[in-house]
Amino acid sequence: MDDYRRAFDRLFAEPGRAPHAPYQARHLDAPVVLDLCRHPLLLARIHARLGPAVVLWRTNFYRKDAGDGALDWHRDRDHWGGLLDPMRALSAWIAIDAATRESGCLEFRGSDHATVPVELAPGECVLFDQDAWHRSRPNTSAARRMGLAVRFTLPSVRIRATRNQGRTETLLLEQR
Ligand SMILES: O=C(O)CCC(=O)C(=O)O
Repeated sequence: MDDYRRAFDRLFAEPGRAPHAPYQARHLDAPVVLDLCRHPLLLARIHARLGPAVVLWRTNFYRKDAGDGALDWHRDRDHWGGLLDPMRALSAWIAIDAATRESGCLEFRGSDHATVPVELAPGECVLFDQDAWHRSRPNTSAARRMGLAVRFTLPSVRIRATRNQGRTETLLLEQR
């Protein structure tokens, strides 16, 4: 992950992008981001759950600097509205930096309403679907907490928002 992190930091430092733009849909223009999205260890787990053909339909970097605030409980299906029909998605949130309780790791709500913090070392990831309730607390550490969410769905799912800056965001990945 150290090599990826260095490459990503160079991308984010490139001038000329709107403040949020360095973090969205970078698999389209940055081969190093696509490379991580297609990492064999990741795809093996995605194919095991979704089958031999999957669609990468969205990527988002989530940056939480030291002192940054919380993201409240939500399910991704409620944010995506009618973007996917039917609503079927599997997200891989990959830790670029260490994600700890102190730095604001993702937390999931179990069926018994217990909260499960998922601490990740750089390079580890957590998989969750559109129905998983999750949040992240403020970053009370001194370090940045960056993650990359890679969103997958099935080829049979109709994707309504497929364009970002005039280009299609989706990519069909077939198991080798
Ligand atoms: O990184 C975060 O703090 C939130 C990420 C999230 O909500 C997501 O990937 O769906």
